[in-house]
Formats: sequence, structure tokens, C-alpha cells
Amino acid sequence: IDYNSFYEGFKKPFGAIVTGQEILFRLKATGSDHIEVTLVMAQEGKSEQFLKMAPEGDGFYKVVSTGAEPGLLFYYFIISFSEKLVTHTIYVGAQAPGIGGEAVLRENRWDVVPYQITLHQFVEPAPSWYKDAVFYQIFVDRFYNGHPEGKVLNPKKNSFVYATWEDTPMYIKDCQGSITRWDFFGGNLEGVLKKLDYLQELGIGGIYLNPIFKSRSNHKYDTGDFLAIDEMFGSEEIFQELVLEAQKRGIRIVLDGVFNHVGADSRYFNSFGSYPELGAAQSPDSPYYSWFNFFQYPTDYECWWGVKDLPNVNENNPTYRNFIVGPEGVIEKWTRMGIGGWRLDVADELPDDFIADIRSSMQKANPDTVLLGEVWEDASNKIAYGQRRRYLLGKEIHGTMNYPFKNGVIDYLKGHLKARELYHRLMALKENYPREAFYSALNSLGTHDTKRIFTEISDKEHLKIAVGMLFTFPGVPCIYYGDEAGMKGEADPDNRGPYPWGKEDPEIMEMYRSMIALRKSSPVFVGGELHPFYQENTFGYLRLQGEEASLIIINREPEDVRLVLNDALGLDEVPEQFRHILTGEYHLKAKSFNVYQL
Ligand code: ARE
Repeated sequence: IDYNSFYEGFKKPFGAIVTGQEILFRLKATGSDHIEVTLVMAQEGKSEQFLKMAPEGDGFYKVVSTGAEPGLLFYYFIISFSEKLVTHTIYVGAQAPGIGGEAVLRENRWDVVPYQITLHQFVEPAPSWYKDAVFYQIFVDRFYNGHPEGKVLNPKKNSFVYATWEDTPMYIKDCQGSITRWDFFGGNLEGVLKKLDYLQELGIGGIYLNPIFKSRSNHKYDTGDFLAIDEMFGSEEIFQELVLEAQKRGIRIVLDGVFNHVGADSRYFNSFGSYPELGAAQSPDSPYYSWFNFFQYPTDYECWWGVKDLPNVNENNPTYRNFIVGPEGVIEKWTRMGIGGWRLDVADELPDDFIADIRSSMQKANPDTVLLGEVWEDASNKIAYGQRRRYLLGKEIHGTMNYPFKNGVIDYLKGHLKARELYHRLMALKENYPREAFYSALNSLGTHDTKRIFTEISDKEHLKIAVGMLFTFPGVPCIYYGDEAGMKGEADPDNRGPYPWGKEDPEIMEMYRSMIALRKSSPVFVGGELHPFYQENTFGYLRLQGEEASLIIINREPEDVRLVLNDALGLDEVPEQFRHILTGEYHLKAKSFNVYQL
């Protein structure tokens, strides 16, 4: 029997499903007179249901109405047929867990990989100001010192502070290893305030600020006091001024919330006695003692990824939880000052109900806010610490930092992925994420935790493709400070160089400006449906909204390519009136990003 001509299966509607919605399954199977098709379906943790599919016209059909409980649903097909009086059975499933796409036939039941359906209640979208914005991420110590005469505010004891920004190594050229983990450069909130005009003129609508609360380090993931701004960065008054001045320019500020751990040097743990209060490491009588998990008091305790500097907090401790999400708690205090929302550090290590509490507390203080989570993988099906995470199912975050997008783009441009593989990776996100979550992902090409994009991709023509994708793909584009200036940087801490004010690379700056202008030229890039396709090593996508359409085609190869688009692209979902766009011949220059606005 010819297996390749044997099946053609799909489900409708495409992608993640709202609880209670009906799903239609259809499978075409020909080649034998006695075919039986069974749909095998199970909600995670429950037993499989075997559902016979009814033959009708050109295929086998089954309509299933889903349950009320959000979670993951899995399915595959069993086909049995007889040939010369012998009955055969084959199993039809996905290519790999979490990746849908082309069906794979298996002869053994244990080898079949079920398709995933995300069953969710994600019905309350992120605020529209967020979805419309272009974001900019700022690592405060390295952005700009806005203090008059460039004086550094309250330098820390024993810290090295570069006297003036100009003395610092240039991070435009490959200049590695000059930054150590404990350097301070003296960037501060006044610096961000003074650069708001620059950001506004660049077209920025949101700033993601790395942590700013009092702490010992330059990165401030080791919180010392959740209720105070770090004195090197400024004060609560300056922060309030920053938020209001930003608002005047149509810019909202998203804060980094680090609620999984605190600094060993903090009001709460107080290992070094720097704070006046009795900390958990000082005495079991400390009011904070029960926030932490000690294995052997006081030296051995649970901490983040083995880093002793970051003792883990027990988020289920009622006092801690109330401190963060209760009335007048940390979330309410800062949200009331007019910020745009929060980015949750290590979201995958926070309990689901804690994240839901943070969302409620934030929205109680201001409903027009966004909650983002730091998740590095496909957030729809992540298992962390033995638990399937539920952050995208509706009650928790609006969007995640889209590392899979960044990795896909970089791997493809470096030649590590074929266009077909990139297609499947990006389609998996489109399929697995609730639609609103896919459109609310914070897309970037690099962050303070990764190599900089211009170090990953140092060929400017390829860089232009990456930047082009950032600004035309669904999700909110976010620029890591200085990427637009052409900064380079290897892994942390090298990726956190001081912004080279006045020495920006004009070509790269122009690249960013023109792509931001493109994004703003049509709402299709914000809300338009996404229909990706590939042919050989060419990757492309159509964005559609109402009568507007935009076609992007990427040629990563060092040679010109002649591309003939035709019906074979498998774009069954594209409405009839747009199909003509996908036929025709295109001449693509070597290493080019091509946009056709239609
Ligand atoms: C630094 C160095 C470490 C060193 C440590 C010890 O980077 O190599 O061991 O110092 O002193 C913050 C600082 C870091 C600092 C760290 C510890 O920014 O400079 O590290 O504190 O002091 C995983 C986590 C993810 C995490 C990344 C870094 O899942 O949550 O690792 N990101 C957040 C922040 C960081 C922050 C912390 C967490 C801690 O954004 O900036 O670090 O609050 C895969 C995995 C991911 C993994 C990723 C990177 O793809 O899927 O889970 O992320 O790789 O390792």
C-alpha cells in the first residue's frame, strides 16, 4: 500500500481551543475498501477515549465538543484496513511532541506521537496600548548617567565605577572581557528620564526596565528591599517623575518583578547584617524566618540554581504572599504609581496560583496593565518541577518573552535550520498558543541574558533580515538597548556594555528606524493573521487583516533566487480573495528581506 497517498488529516478550527468549543476532525483515507478510522483522544491525566469516525463523502469525520476544564488535550488516529483478507493497523500522529504539522505514520502504537491541543480560557486580552507598542529594554546601570556633570549617585562601597562614560570600552567593535560581574557604570533613572525624548522619537511605546529596587549588584536580581528604589539609580520621587514624563510621551514602563528569590544581602535574609532588621539568616526569631527553606541553619538553604547569593523564597508562605500581592502589597504600591505592568522573572519557578494572584493584584490597582512571564521554551506545554504549567491558559500571564522566536530566526540565518524547520518551529507557536498569547508575546532578538544579536549575526545583510522579522511578526517587538546602535556582546556580562552615546553605527540605526516605520505603516503588522510558508530555503509569510495584506519573503542565501509561488504552499487557510497574491514569480536579491504591501 502506498502510505503517502493514504491519509490527509486535520482539525478545525486551527490551533488552541477555548474550553467548551467544538472541534471537527477530518481524515481522508483511500486505497482500500475496508477502512476504519478511530480518533483517540485524552485530556492530560485522564484516560484515552476511542471515538469511531464516520465515513462521509470524501473522508472520515468526527465532531467533538471539548470539556470545561482548561489544560492540554492530546489526539492521534488509528486506521485499520484490509488487504487480501489481512487486516493492517497504522497509527497517525505528529512529528514530535508539541510540533504539529505533517502527519507521521507508525506501525506500532507506542511510537505514535499525539498532536497537542491547548484548551484554554484566555479570553481577556492584553491591553491594546501594549499590543500596539514597540518596546525597548533597559539595563539601567549601563544606559545613561543623567546626573548633572555625570556624577555617580551614591557609589557602593568597594564597587568600581567608571568615572565618565567616554572612558569606557567601546562596545561597538569586538571588545570582550572588559566588563566584570561587579562593575558599576553609574547609569540611573535620571538617565532614562533624559533619554525619553530619544526613545519617543525612535517610536517607542513601552520600556521594559530590568530590576530597579535596592540591591547590592548592578543587575539587581538580588533584591535587598522590595519597597525602595536603589539609591544608585535614584529615588521614589525620580521614579515617579520618570513614569509620568514617560506617560506624557505615550510610553509606559514595565517593571521586572523578581519574586522567586531575594538577595542574601537583604532586609529579609540579611546575611551580612547590612540592614537594621533581624534577618532570617541572623536568627530563627526573625519575622522573615518562615519565608525561607533552610536545610542546615543558617548556612545551607534553598537557593536559585545553586547561587548562594539568591536564597529562594517560599511563595506559599502566607506572610510573604500577602506582602507581595495583598492589599497595599508590593504589586499594588508600584502599580499605583502608573506603571504599565510587570515582567515576572523565572515565571516557571513561581506557583501558578501565585502568578494568578499577582495578575489580580496588578489589575486591581490598574486594569490597563500587562503581565509578562520569563519562559524560554514553548510556554504552552512546559513541564517544570514535574508540573505542567498553566500560565497561558487564561488566569495568569498575557504573554511570554519569546525566546523560541529569537532562536528560530538566528538558527535559520546561521544556516542551522532549513526553512522548513523554521516554518515548523514558528507554526508550533501559532498552533499551541492561545491566539491572544501569540500576539502578546514579547519578541526580541536578544536580552541581558543572551549574546547580542550583532554578535550572533555579524553580517549586516542577515542582521537586516532578523530586524525585519522582529518588526513584522506577530507579537510585540522589543529592542535590547544599544542593539540599534550596533553594540556587540558575548554572553552575560559582556552583553551589558555601556550605551555608546554619540558613536552609534549609522547604518544599523537606520535599519532599525526604517523597520520601526514599516511596522507603524499598517495595522496589519500588529493584528494581521499570519500565514507562513517555505520553498527550498526561502521562508516567508503573509499578514492579513480585513482588506490589507502584506507579504514578506526572505532569501538568506548568498545568491539571487527566482521564486515561483503557487498553490503547493499548503496555505489552505488563506481566504480565497487573497490567494492570487501567492501565485507569481519573485526575484529575490541575495540575502534580502522583501516586503510587498498589497
Ligand atoms: C551570573 C552568571 C552566572 C553565574 C552567577 C553567579 O550569569 O553564570 O553562575 O552570576 O554569580 C541574575 C543576573 C545574572 C546572574 C544571576 C545569578 O542577571 O548575571 O548570573 O542573577 O546571580 C535560566 C533561567 C532564567 C534566568 C536565566 C539566566 O530559567 O530564569 O537562566 N533568567 C533570569 C534573569 C537573569 C537573572 C535571573 C533569572 C536570576 O533574566 O538576568 O540572573 O534572578 C536555557 C533554559 C533556561 C535558562 C537559559 C539560560 O535555554 O531553558 O531556563 O534560563 O538557558 O541559562
